[in-house]
Amino acid sequence: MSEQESGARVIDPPLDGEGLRVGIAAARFNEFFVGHLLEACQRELRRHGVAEGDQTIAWVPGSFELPVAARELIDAEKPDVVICLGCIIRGETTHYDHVAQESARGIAQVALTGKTPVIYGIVTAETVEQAINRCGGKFGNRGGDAALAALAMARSLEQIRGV
Ligand code: INI
Repeated sequence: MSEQESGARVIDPPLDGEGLRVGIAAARFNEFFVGHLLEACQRELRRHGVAEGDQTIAWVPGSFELPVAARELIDAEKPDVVICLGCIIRGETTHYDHVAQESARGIAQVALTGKTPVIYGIVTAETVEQAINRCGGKFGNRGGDAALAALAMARSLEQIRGV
């Protein structure tokens, strides 16, 4: 149903990145994969008009550290949106579960306790093959998806707030 037919106020802005300031927190662990996520993320941001000079990239040791980096980027740089990129691959112990659970919980907490959208761009994979498929392989690239989600959230929140 179109906006006119329903009479509803519809918030669905175009993904225009011009003038947006973007923080990116990237986990060094599994850097080979995260590098591919970052590449696709920046490519998508660029394609939608986000200037290179409006991006700050903060590398941290692993996905567990992403929420803290996101919070600090928000405090220091006041970006319009922060994107967290990481890759967690299951090993032989329960380490995977702790890192996966806490990074997701932490990112949600930073997003919900602040006013800046924080995008979850972490690939969680049971195997290296699953990771390859989501970091530029046959199921696409979650880094590019994260960039699109960032643009959508930044622009939607602007409109919801009536900016
Ligand atoms: N960090 C990741 O980003 N991916 C992983 O797969 C991973 N595994 O499996 O251990 C991982 N661990 C490191 C963790 O994120 C922290 O950097 C570390 O525990 C220090 O706090």
